[in-house]
Amino acid sequence: LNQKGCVVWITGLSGSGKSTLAFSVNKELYSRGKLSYILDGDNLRHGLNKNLGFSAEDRTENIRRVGEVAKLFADAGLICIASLISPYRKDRDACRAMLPDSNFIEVFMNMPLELCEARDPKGLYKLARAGKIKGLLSIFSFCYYEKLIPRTCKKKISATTRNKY
Ligand code: GGZ
Repeated sequence: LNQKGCVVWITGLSGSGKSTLAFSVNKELYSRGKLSYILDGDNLRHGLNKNLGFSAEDRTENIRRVGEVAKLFADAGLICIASLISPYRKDRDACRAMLPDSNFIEVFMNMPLELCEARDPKGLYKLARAGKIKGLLSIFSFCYYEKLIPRTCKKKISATTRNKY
């Protein structure tokens, strides 16, 4: 296997397109003869992390475990694509610290909340706005705090743009 292992860590809000990007990067790498593997937050929560919820502590533990697994894949020489909301910088930094610096590439999905909410692929925003699920909307304040996403989307989002995402 003629490749150096690394971790591509995709962070961003729910509905920002993390999994979509992960899958297209994976496909592209495959077509270039590279070996890669996706660790997707949502999928892992059905198995390895099924005992974890969405409190700050549980998210931290979720990310720590995925970071450890990603490191193993990278050690084995694979390009490991991890796609998780991973809202807290300290958690992402802890994962970065597990690897030599150049082997951890962080990608932030810079998608305005309005577009994530307009996409709402799983209807989670609708549920959160209705107060039926907790901890989804509270994540925004952390992202704003870390100045990852603008507080308001200045531009009006046209239907064409919305459909594109
Ligand atoms: C219910 C949630 C919540 C809350 C996140 N309640 O966009 P998704 O749906 O498909 O991906 C998210 C999935 C996995 O979350 P992560 O493991 O990526 O989160 S973290 O990195 O913060 O641990 C989202 C769904 O779970 N999700 N928050 N509050 N469903």
